[in-house]
Amino acid sequence: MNQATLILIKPDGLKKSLTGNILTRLSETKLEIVAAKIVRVSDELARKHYYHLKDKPFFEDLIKYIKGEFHGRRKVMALVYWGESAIEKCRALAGATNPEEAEATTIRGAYGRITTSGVYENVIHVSANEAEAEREIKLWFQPDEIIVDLYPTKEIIEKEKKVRVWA
Ligand code: IDP
Ligand code: MG
Repeated sequence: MNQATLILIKPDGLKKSLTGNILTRLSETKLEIVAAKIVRVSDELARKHYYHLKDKPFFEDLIKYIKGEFHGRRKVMALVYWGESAIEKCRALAGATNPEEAEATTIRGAYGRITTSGVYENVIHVSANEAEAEREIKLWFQPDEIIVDLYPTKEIIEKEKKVRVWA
């Protein structure tokens, strides 16, 4: 069954110049990239993305981590991969959440680490299931940024919305 999954290359992955390596590993899946962009992660976006972990002791450090506060630049690379069993295939390549427990051949096993202050720098995010993928993809992308129709859309007219344009 075709599925979509959100992939984030986290700030440590970008800082360590691992983008190419990670995309090469993901290309083994033969899935299709249907959306991609570099995102400046706001506090609101970070907290919405990880809201299910808000009661964990590591939550505030996790928010700082995904916002790039430990790596000098507030950015992640966000992609949507699409195809047969996309979630399972990408999660398998990513490896276990704890990078010290992840198999050495997985992305997290090869490139992740736990810092001395206990932050799991595990390089990549992959949605865990279809419901989570839908919630996350809708959080990170607008419909027109994705080149396939994943979820129902509607058209609205937005009035008096302040936007930035080239000067
Ligand atoms: P996942 O990323 O493998 O789906 P989740 O349980 O959804 O794992 O956790 C989200 C992120 O929170 C992890 O990728 C990792 O960055 C961080 N995290 C999870 N558990 C811990 C922990 O026990 N200590 C520190 N960070 C953690
Ligand atoms: Mg998760």
